[in-house]
Order: sequence, then structure tokens, then C-alpha cells
Amino acid sequence: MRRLFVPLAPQRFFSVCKCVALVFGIACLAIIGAVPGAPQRGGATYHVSPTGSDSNPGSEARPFRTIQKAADSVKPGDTVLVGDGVYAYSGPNDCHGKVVVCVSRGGAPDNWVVFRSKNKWGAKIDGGEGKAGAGFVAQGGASYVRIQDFEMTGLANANGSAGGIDLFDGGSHFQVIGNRIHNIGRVCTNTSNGQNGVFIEADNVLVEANLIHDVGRLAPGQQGCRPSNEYWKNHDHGVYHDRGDHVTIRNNVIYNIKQGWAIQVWPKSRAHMNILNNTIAFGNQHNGKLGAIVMWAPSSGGMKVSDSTIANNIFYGVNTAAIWMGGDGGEEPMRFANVRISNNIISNGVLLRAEENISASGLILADNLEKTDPKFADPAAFDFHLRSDSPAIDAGLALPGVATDYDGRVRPQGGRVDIGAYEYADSSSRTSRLRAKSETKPSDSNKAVNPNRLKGANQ
Ligand SMILES: [Ca+2]
Repeated sequence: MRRLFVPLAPQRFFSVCKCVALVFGIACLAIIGAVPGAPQRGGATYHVSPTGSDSNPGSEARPFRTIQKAADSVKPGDTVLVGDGVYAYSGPNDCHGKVVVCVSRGGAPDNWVVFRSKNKWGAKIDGGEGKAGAGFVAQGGASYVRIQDFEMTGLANANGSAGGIDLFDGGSHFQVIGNRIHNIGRVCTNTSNGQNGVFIEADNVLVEANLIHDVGRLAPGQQGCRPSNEYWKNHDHGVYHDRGDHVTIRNNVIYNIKQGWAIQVWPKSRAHMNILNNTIAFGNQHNGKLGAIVMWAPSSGGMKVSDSTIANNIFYGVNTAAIWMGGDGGEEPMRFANVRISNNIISNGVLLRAEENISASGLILADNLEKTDPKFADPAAFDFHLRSDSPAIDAGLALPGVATDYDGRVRPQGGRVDIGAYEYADSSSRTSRLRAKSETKPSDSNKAVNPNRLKGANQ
């Protein structure tokens, strides 16, 4: 379906570049939070229900049956409220491939179009293990669209790309909020295309407070799968940030992305990419595939990340490093300008693993805690709330625009913002927190680093 992600010629680090993943960013701290909040000056509300009919008017009493019917009806300022139940692929629409909801009608700057599950995760987009390849796809320049509180699962495509939400084709200004996107791309395939939770090729995107987990194709032996190449090790991602300025990924919980990266930043240059206050756990463990975030310059065209911040994230159970960066050895190195990576916690590894062909001037590392247990409530059960003795409590960087946490709790609690997707609610255990923090030491000081220093981070 849709566009291809053509593999590069085999090179030393070929695999990273083929992955479809994400990234995003936002840049200077001063403008974090610049993405607007889906303003609407008033419009119609359409209702959708499994008991409805697409010959109905879409009122609360006579709802539509398919979300697609609502998507084909909306005008700027309209809201689509989707009732509890399962929504599957209903047939061809304007999008290429099998897409459950093809969004080709968008909103306007002061009149967004909003698609929202009436009850959080009550409306379930079910791809039927590959009967549909994507949940929502924005195409044809549709912009100013918010997608909120849906559950999406079972979307896969053994012959191409798949995704929970795909944002591209000329549109901009999207918000992906509060969705649970899981079990995506669970098929046996040799495709070089990515199976992704969210794909971003657009400017002005906010991905906030989503739960994204178990994305990626089957590994050898799973359900009898016998792939003929090794793409299953590195092609499928939680968030694939292909291109786009002013992209913010914050307060998300992302885990079990084992066949690629939680966040892929590749291949286009971008500015104002902010990755803030996410909790990322249980990533790729394959030999030579490091990190939870990969940032990689392609072999041609170069790649520059500027005015961006990666801060207040927790990386748990990563392979060697939280962030893996490098370049394919083309005519230009991977470059940075005013990129701050600070106040992150890495449970069992180091912050960065940097390969060759990087120009690290413009990269600032500060106050990251390496090889530090964040002390989650119950990580084996995927409960990543902080315990009272967590070193993440009150250790975050104050970030304008990050006003709440994954649960919607107001930040900060206890005077300072916490690291990770969850703000700890009880500030009464300050003594134990200070004790825990005294046992760890930031990995670096607040200064720019050079390539040699980056290489030192590899040791
Ligand atoms: Ca706090």
C-alpha cells in the first residue's frame, strides 16, 4: 500500500536506513508547545455506531455505521464521535490500499476536524491481522486533523507498509492524542516497507499520551514464520518520523518494539523536533541493533537536525544505548545545530552510541543518568509508573508546554517535573528521592560535545 520505503544499497549500517520509523522534533525550548490545541469555532457533530447505517444522517439518534462515511462528510470545525465497538475495513476508498479511514477532508487553522472515540479506547479499529493495512491515513493535503482516544490493532501488510496512523501526502497540522496502538504488522513478510504505529511525513504534528506497543513483523519461528531475509530485525517502528518540522512526541508510553525502533528519525533533515517525557521500554535486542531511538543520515543528501530537544525520557531495557546515531558515509555527515539531549534516564546502558560520519558540533548533552534504574512500579507487567524512591522524580528539565503527564495529571507535582511519561503524585517521600538521586551522577556536564567525546560514550 501507499508509498514505498526503498532500501538503500547495502552498506555497513544499511539496516537502519531502511527502517521506517519516526522521529519528530521540536526545537528551541522557547517554542515547545507551539503546536495548537485543535481549536474549533463550532461545527456539526457526526455520530458513528456499530448499530448505525451509512444511509442515516449521522445524528446521535441515527448514527453512521462507518467512520469513513463521517470522514467523507466533515467540513472544517466538525467533530466525529465514534461509539464503542469494532470498526473494520469497509471497502475501497480514496486512499491507496486497504485503509479503514481515509481522511481526505481536513479542517482549517481555527476549525480543526476532530475524530474521537466517545469513550477512551471504546472504539476499536481492527485490521483483522492484515485484512486492512492502516487505521487512519491522511492524504490529498488534508490538514488540521485530530485523532483521539481510539484503539487500533491488527493492521498489517505483508506486501508493503502498514500503520495505525499515517500522516503524509502534503497535509500538515495533525494531533494524535490518547490512542492505544498495538499489535501492528504482525505478519510474516520479507518486505522492506515498514509496519509502524504512527508514520509522520508532515509539518506541525503532536503525538501525545499514546500507548504504542507490540509493533513489528513476526520473527522466525513465530506462528511458523520463515523469512528469507533479515529485515525482520530492523524495519518496523513505534513512531516513524520520516520528515517534518515542528514535530513533538511527548508523554507517550512505547514498549515491545523489537523489530525496529521505538522512534525512527530518518532520512530527511528536520527542525524543531521535540521528543519529551516519553517512557520507552523493551526494544530491539538483535545483535548490532542498538538503542530505542535511531537517527541516521542517508548516503545521499545528508541530514541535519536543528533546534531540537530530546529530554526527560526514560529508556528501559535498551540494547547498549538509548540513542543510536550515525551516517551512511555519503558526501555529508549527520549534522546538528542547537540540539539538546538532556535529563534522560537509561536503565542499563549509555545515552549515545555514535557511529562514523557524524559532525557533533551543535549537539549538547546534559544531566543524563546512565545505567540508572528508574524504579518502575511493575515493569514486567508494563506498569511504568514511578515508585516513591525513583530517581526520575523531580529530576526533569522544566519544559514549557508539557503541562500534564500520560495520565493527564498536572505537571509538575512536588515542585519539579519528573522524567518519563508519568508524574509521581505523592511528593511526601522527598527524603528517599534525594537519597536515591545522590547515588547517581549525571553522565555529562552541560556543554557541547565533539566526535571524540561521542565515541567515548560508546565505551
Ligand atoms: Ca515532580
